[in-house]
Amino acid sequence: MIPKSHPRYESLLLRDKMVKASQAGYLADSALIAHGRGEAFDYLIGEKTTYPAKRAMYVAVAALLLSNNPVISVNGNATALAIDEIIEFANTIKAKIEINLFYRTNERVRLITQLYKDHGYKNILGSLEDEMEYFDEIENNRASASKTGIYVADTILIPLEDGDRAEILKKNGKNIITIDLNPLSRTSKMSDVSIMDNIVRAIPFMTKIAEDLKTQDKQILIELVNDFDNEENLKESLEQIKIKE
Ligand code: PTJ
Repeated sequence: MIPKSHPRYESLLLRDKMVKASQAGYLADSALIAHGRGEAFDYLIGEKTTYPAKRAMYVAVAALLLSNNPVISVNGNATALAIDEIIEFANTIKAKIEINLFYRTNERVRLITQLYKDHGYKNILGSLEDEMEYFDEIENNRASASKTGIYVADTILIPLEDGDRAEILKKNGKNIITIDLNPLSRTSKMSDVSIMDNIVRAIPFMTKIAEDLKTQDKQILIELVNDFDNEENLKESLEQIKIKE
């Protein structure tokens, strides 16, 4: 039991979630290492949502709302940290959710599918029952996608994604949005919109943004997307990392 008075309470709570998810058997072996890398970047931005991240979130939500077939790709880490928030966001923007694991095993897919069902989300894609398709006909787990989800999606939100998977999606013409605390990662550099923020802060904030943008004229959303320069925004994101006492 972590006392609420602990100065690192929020951070320890997330660690606890990750440890429990690891014990439940649905995380990748390297999931805790990936979490630690995220923690380090979060520490350096003061564990707060920065202005460039907010700007990227508005653009990301606008792009998702403008899409014909938006999909949220979820892996072990994203599920462990923000399953309910992801479900709420998906319902708000009418996006599908697809399980998409870098280290895919049938057992992990089975456990994650069950978790989404237990949390009230019935139509999860990428499950063992789903029909999968291979990008570029490469019969490789990392190039697999649901026939009705990522395979035909126009815009995909890929939080905490590995660079190789991001590259496969980009090469296949997808508009990609990432949430990644590391602005130097290949995924951040390759994405059309990169949100340098912790997934636990970003997703609930994006749900609020969606409720607002859904009431706006379509033209405003188009302008938000067209006026955005990801490279420039990533540079500004990097400037938010402050190393001083
Ligand atoms: O469940 P799987 O099999 O798909 O595997 C998931 C991991 C995350 C292990 C896999 O995709 C992987 O190895 O990813 P990487 O290459 O470590 O990239 C994950 C990125 O997410 C890193 O740049 C981290 O800094 C970042 N990150 C970690 N925790 C968070 C985060 N970004 C936002 N919020 C976090 N809480």
